[in-house]
Amino acid sequence: MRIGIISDTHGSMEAVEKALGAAQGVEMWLHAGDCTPDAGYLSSMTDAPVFAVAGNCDWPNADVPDERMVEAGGHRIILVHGHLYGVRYETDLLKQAAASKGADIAVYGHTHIADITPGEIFVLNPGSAARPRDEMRPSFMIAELEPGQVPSVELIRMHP
Ligand SMILES: [Mn+2]
Repeated sequence: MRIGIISDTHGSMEAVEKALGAAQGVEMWLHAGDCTPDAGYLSSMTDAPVFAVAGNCDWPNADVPDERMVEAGGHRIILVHGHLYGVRYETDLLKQAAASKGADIAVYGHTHIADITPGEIFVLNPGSAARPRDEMRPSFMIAELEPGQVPSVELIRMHP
């Protein structure tokens, strides 16, 4: 299963549109927060299901949870923004939460810095599709998920 992972679009409809334009054959989208209306916009632009969580800039937001579990391609994914797990410093708390909830993949955002870290919990951050902090070009990810296989992840950099 081919899933698109995007985060920290911060109100940029253009960022959402660019990612959609660069994502071929994506069957499901995950939006890791900041801001949830952008995930709504994404949802309105694609037939694929979109799962979103709230970020720190979304607070308070009763419509979208802080955290959710998503089953996709034989994998179990914990999706969070990450600010509640201290991801600016390390992803240990997030990995512990993933393990305790039976997830093998953890997706977060918040740092605006892309992260692909394989391991017992495969940790992914697509960076920011609007305000990157790791390089000039904004980013998102496409992950191919198949049962019993290590995820194959592509970080896609877009033109600023
Ligand atoms: Mn944030």
